[in-house]
Amino acid sequence: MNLGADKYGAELGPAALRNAGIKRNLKQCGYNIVDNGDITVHGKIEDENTNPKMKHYENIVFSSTKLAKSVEDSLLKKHFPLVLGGDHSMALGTIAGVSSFCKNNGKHLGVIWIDAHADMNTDETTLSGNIHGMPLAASLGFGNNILTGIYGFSNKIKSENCSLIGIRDVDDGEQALINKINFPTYTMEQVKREGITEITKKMLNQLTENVDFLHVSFDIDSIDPKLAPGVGTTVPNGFDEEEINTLMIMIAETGLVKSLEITEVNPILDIKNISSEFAVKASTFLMR
Ligand SMILES: [Mn+2]
Repeated sequence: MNLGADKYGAELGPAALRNAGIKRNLKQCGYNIVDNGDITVHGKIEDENTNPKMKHYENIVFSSTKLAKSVEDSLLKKHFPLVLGGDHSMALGTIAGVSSFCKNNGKHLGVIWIDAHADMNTDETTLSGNIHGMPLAASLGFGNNILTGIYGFSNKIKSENCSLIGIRDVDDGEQALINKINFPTYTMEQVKREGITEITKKMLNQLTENVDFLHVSFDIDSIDPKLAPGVGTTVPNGFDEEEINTLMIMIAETGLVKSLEITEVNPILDIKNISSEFAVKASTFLMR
């Protein structure tokens, strides 16, 4: 998927992550792996946009629905869905699938969104029209019902059962929504000031009170661009290696992580696949 970023490169993310040895790492952790292959995405970035405030929404909704079904099927088989992306618009599908499973199986879903950006835009606040800036808002039920209603229901998640960590580039419209709904956020500035262990403890204390199923949405642009330059939208002063690994280890220690997606790797902008290798290492800590 690259339509949500409106930029080429992220569609090569799954191949880059596979090449970085994610299967080998997870096998070493004791997993049996079923690779369902890539989900076909129709349309191209050059295609004319029928709505400049939600670019390529038709094809994004179509593939999100397929992804939702695939994720839900995987959970029904008691598997751990690991979704490799792809720009962050894919989260519309992943979270729809996870949420549907949780609703039908009496699970209380929590989401940890690791990102430099808030992904809290709607078609009314967006400056770019790129849907990869909207999936968190849409999953919460904010924005156009074309996006919020993917997979036939809304909302997918509740704000008090989510947290957003690593943010350092937030639009005014996004901040206004965060403030309005009192969305739990942990900024990169807080991480640098108070330390990752303290912040993660705080986050997990708040989050794990009411949830028994955690989905992690891991945007590689949360990592410092010096370590992971291969992303569509770099923002300086991100997580260093110790910080991201500590975050992953502490989240894993809750024992509640049941699904993960890795997003926004852009191999075209990368150097010798180091961003994917970094992402795979950090993700392995989460799944150990
Ligand atoms: Mn993102």
